[in-house]
Amino acid sequence: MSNQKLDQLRSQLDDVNLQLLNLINKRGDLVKDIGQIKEQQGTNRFDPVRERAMLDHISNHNQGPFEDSTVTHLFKEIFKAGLELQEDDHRKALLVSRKKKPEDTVVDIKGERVGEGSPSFVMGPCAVESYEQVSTVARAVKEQGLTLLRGGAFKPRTSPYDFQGLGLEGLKMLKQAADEQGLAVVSEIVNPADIEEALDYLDVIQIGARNMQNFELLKAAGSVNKPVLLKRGMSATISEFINAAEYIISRGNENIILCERGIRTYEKATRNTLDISAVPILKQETHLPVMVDVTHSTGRRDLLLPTAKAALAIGADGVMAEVHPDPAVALSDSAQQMDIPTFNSFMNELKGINV
Ligand SMILES: [Mn+2]
Repeated sequence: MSNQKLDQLRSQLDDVNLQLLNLINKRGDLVKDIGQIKEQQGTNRFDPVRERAMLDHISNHNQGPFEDSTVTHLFKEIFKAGLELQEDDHRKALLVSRKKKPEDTVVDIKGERVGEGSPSFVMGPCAVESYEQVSTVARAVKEQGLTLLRGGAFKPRTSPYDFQGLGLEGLKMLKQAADEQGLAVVSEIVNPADIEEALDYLDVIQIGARNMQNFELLKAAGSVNKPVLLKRGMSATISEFINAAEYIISRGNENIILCERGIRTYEKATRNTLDISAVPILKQETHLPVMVDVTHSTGRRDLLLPTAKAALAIGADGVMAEVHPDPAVALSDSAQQMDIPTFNSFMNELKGINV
């Protein structure tokens, strides 16, 4: 008889568990709906005043047998789960995420299709110094059958007393050298106010490591119809990097190339530490093409080729490196730029492993 009673109570308990389950999930749905409205309004998802009011309301209706403190504890856990549910939703909704768009984004730069399968190469000097300098490099790039020419006109330098670049004049030189060889121009912009004017002279807006979280610059680059090459900040986590790209895409520009360029660690043997595993992580988490800058990540000419091989082997869509006709006299990054013969053997070696 008592066993029968026990079974009966247990079966009631099972029913109550299922009712609780339904109610908790029903609460989750409501919380998600509220989260969506809050997101449209741009208000914070967590509202401590509202949470306190809900807990007080629950305590006031508590008739036991649980103590108020126990009930409060239980409900706080339920509230927390609701908040996490909203955040999950938010993560899933990132426009750069694979979850949002499973297929690869291919960025077309004057016919060069970055992210479509065969690797792309962005080559050129650290800084534009003269027309002769960039046109020498442009010819070498063309002779290697490549299409993307880089060169810094606006240079964000660590010291305000270092060479700051030739600005718009430099960009015009780069554009002329590129046009003569039928190449596309990749160049960094550091000030949102320069974008409009620069659009006539470049094919890809580069946003440098030091500006990865310059949100006004990201928004400005996202508002124009030009591919953007976004470099990872030297102390940025992968999540911060992805969110920086989200700033660009959220303004309507989805032609974004991510570029791993090394992060700051305690290691001194290289200028930065190339985070090679960031490449497959970024490829998994986002639908954007991923490149590796072997020059700035290593800061060492002897490591350019092995790191470029590693980048391609691990699935990068391209490699960026610096080439200068006479690195010894370069105004910036002289220790790590390749001269033309080194560049030629670098490319020949890489092509050898990719046919
Ligand atoms: Mn450089």
